[in-house]
Amino acid sequence: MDGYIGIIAIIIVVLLLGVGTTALLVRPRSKTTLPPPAPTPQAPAPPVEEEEAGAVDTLAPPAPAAPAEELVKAPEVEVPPPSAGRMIRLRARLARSQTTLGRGLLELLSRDRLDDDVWDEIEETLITADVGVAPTRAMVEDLKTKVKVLGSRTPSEVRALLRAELLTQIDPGLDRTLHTSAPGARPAVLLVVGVNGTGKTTTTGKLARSLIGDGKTVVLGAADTFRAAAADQLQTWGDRVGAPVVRGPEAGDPASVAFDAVSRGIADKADVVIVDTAGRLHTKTGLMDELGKVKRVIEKKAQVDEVLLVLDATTGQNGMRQAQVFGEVVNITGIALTKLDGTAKGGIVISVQRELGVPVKLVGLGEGPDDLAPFDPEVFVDALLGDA
Ligand SMILES: Nc1nc2c(ncn2[C@@H]2O[C@H](COP(=O)(O)OP(=O)(O)OP(=O)(O)O)[C@@H](O)[C@H]2O)c(=O)[nH]1
Ligand SMILES: [Mg+2]
Repeated sequence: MDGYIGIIAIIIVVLLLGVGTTALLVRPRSKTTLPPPAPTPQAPAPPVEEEEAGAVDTLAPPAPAAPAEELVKAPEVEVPPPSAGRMIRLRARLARSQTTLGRGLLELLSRDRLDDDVWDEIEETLITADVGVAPTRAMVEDLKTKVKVLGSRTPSEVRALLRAELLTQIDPGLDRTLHTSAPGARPAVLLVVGVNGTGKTTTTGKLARSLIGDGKTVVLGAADTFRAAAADQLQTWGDRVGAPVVRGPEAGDPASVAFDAVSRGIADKADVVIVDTAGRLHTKTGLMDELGKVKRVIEKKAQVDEVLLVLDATTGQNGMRQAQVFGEVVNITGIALTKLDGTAKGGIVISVQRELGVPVKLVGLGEGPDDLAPFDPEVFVDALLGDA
């Protein structure tokens, strides 16, 4: 009997222990699983995306649901500043990188005696700043004649002389209008091209911002289908300002993405469609042919109003050959010169326009979202020469 009671006592103890342990194990879990999930406020989707989701079959599938915390923090669509006066605002940045050239030239031209050695130095300074051989010769010849006429020179005369000469070379008379208004009801179509890493995607994003800041509606086309990351990069720019981004499958046909982007722009009655393309070496014939096809396919839908060649100002004369080949394939109508904040070789503005016969229309002056400005020759030259 005692043994019997003993066994029952042991069973009770074991049962009690079991219940206790289960309670201990369950409690912490129940803490995390029991409360109903907090309501997750939906991130405001860009308005146009919302309306048209799924309308174009190449649109990216909706992004996987982000964790609740991220959704709460999803940024509002930004209202970017307008483009007016950008270059003045960024003038200091330009001055920082370019005054060595301007000051050097001013110092040399102010010398009492301008002998051959000094002229050689002037020539060297211009060549080093990527002005290019032919424009440098033209400038030096011109300056020699004008200095002779002046005789003795005051610093302000030298400055005025150099300012006029640089402006002549940059040619303020060139039409630098970015064609962002198409005739009729269709959107203006811009194609952005260039070699790898020059700043195409960044420039596309910055330009979309600035156009939106100017009150236009923009559709972006991610025709760089080589890497998924490229479309994501553009998507980030688009999302910030509420511009829909038309994308295609990775390794898909870039021409078809470009076509779809333009179709979307037309359907949405957008003001501008900007198509970003993959970086490609001008020496790779296959890739250059592909670019030609992108343009031709777009043209089945709408005229391409602007082909922007994005050139990295730090690559100097290398950029020139690239520019020529791109020009042959897609007929460039404007140059976006990037990274001018990081080089003293501002002379490339002169050489590239001269070589290509195409104006610099935009300049990139930093990595910030609003560090892109319509190119203004006078502001550029004044930044180059420093304050009077
Ligand atoms: N300092 C400076 N950096 C710039 C400027 N424009 C672009 N960049 C930087 O250049 C790098 C390359 O820019 P992307 O826009 O990715 O270049 P991409 O031409 O699209 O490159 P791929 O698509 O790989 O050919 C990035 O780190 C940009 O922030 C500029 O005006 N100034
Ligand atoms: Mg890119």
